[in-house]
Amino acid sequence: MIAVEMISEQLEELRRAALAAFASSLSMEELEEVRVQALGRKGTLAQISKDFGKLAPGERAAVGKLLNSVKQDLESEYETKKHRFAESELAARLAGEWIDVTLPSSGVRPGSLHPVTQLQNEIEDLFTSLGFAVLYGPEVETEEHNFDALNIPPAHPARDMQDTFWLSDGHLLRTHTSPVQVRGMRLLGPPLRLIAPGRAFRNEEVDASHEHTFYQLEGMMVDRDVSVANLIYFMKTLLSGIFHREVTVRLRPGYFPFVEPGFELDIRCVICDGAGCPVCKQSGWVELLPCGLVHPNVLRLSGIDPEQWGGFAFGLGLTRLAMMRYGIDDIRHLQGGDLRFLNQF
Ligand code: FA5
Repeated sequence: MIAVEMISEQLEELRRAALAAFASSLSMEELEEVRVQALGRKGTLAQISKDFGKLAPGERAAVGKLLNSVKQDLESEYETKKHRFAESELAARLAGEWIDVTLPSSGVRPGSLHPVTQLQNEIEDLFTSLGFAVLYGPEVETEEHNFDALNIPPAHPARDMQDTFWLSDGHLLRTHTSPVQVRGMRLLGPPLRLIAPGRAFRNEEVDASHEHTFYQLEGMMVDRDVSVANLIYFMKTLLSGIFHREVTVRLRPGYFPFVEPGFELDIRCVICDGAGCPVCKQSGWVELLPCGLVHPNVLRLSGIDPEQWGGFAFGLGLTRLAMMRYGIDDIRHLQGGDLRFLNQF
């Protein structure tokens, strides 16, 4: 039989020693060590509890009470101290992370606009100053806007000039920005002046001057007595506004079902200065600005009387213009996403 006094003494001694050890712990780790020694599964309290069963039944109530009280004291002291350590750890971390927002910054590199966007903005400014509206049509188009209304009915051979990405529901990714001519005529009615920048998509083999996704900028003017002279005036204004210097161009006949007569305006390749390179396919010239007078059928299909009104239209290759302007020798750089390339602009 074990004496009540002995077990009570052991419990009191544990309380005193463990409370002192908790009080002198200097870190969470030390605190945890004391807890394991005193209260852990194999700790002192557990050892003493083993003797509890050896007490006479009448003595157990008093010792049980003492045992619980020691346990509670130690647990509560442990929790208090643990909480204090957690608080001071947090305070130390916050002090370490403190930022002086009044200090000068270490230098933020500002982003820049993509060269095609820069050019597009400049051309928009130029044309809006000449009274043109800027329209943005959808990239997913109907066959009617992209082809039929531009005088390219089904089975017309001109549909093969542009390899089309068809969607399963019969829509398509527009192959040029010309469908915005149709939307503009129907929306605004004559007289009108509009430009329409945006992306065009073609199922083409990609090379130094061809992308499957590229930018065009459409232009259109419908008014009384519009002539080729008006067209040439605006083309010249556009090119001198963009290049700010003499560039050599040539105008030759070009076929597009939506214009009559149609022209191709080419620019002397600025990459090789006309000597021949992969960008101009060794020809010395780059196709840049197809244009012409709007075909009477196109006006009619958008509800404009060709007896009363005439117009011109052009479809500038904006991505190619960016290449000429900045001397970029491969169209694929422009959509490559390489920051070392883009940071130059
Ligand atoms: C057209 O797309 C006509 N819609 C242009 C037009 C509008 C003519 C209004 C008359 C009146 P074309 O397929 O030639 O035409 O393309 C026009 C320009 O887009 C080309 O001169 C070229 O600069 C550019 N382009 C065409 N295909 C690509 C391509 N795969 N990658 C980059 N640029 C291209």
